[in-house]
Amino acid sequence: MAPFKSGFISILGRPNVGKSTLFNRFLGDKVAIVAERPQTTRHRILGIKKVEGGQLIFLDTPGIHPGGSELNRRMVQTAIASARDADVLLFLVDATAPHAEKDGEVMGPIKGGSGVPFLVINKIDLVKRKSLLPIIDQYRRLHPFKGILPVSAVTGEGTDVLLDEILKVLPEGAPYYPEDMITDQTERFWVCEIVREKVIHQSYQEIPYSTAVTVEAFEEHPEKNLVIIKGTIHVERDSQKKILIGKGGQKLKKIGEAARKEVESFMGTKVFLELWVKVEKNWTRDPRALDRLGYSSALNHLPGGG
Ligand SMILES: Nc1nc2c(ncn2[C@@H]2O[C@H](COP(=O)(O)OP(=O)(O)OP(=O)(O)O)[C@@H](O)[C@H]2O)c(=O)[nH]1
Ligand SMILES: [Mg+2]
Repeated sequence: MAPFKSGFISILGRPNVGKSTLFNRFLGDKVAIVAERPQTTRHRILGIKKVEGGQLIFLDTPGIHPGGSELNRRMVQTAIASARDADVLLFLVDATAPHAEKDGEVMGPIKGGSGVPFLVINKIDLVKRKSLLPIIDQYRRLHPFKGILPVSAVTGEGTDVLLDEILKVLPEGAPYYPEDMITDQTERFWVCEIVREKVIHQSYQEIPYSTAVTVEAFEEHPEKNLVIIKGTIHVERDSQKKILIGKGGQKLKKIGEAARKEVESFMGTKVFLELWVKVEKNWTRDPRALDRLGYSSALNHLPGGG
């Protein structure tokens, strides 16, 4: 019998290239939130995939980008830390917007990491086949990748081939996590993320970047098949609060409804979701506010150090 394999696979790249979509595709479930806009993922999200003869631990990471705020800096630090001890490094790029120079600028963690590096060209469902060759040619100069694989995280094309390539290079070893575990994130954290996703989907300009979500109460009432959740949407300015609440509270209601429906279908219970909007002035630049809102930079390391 072939020996059991297990290891960490870090998914890295610039914002919006489809890291979280690919991560969810591998897990067959929506573990990470996704949005059309860049800088959606802010934490290291861990997802565990069981395959015959192996356990693959995927790490979704924030997009690596320049950016002025302390939040931006912590996001990038988080991504870099997730690359440090990973066995496999997937560097994702967007086939619809290839930009080898820009991608090259954020490849530090790939070049400095000890994991086996693959280049993954994503969103191939949106481009013509023949445009892939020049992209491959352009990127292969950036780094001695173990392989260059075109995929579509949305349709799934190419992802099985990628999975096989990952398994080939994954080290032998016992599983790191219990067999039935899918993620290390709490339900509470996941609810915060879903609410934040709905805010991103239903707002524009700078609001997505200025929003954080916390959950203050999470009360389970199994006898009533009900969960009561109380959360807060934090924004940076009074004007943003006004926009998010909307005329007669309509906007906030829409956000709350969309989030509640998704949480209900995930938890299989009725959910009562109460949301408040609060101004936390300039929290994206304030280290203490960032810690309080769940963006402390120490949260994101692999088990056993890192
Ligand atoms: N057509 C198509 N769209 C994709 C594909 N992968 C991702 N997208 C879309 O690209 C957008 C960004 O996807 P995300 O998965 O949130 O990207 P990300 O790299 O995690 O972004 P950040 O977390 O902001 O760094 C979303 O609108 C996705 O639906 C793909 O293979 N094909
Ligand atoms: Mg993401």
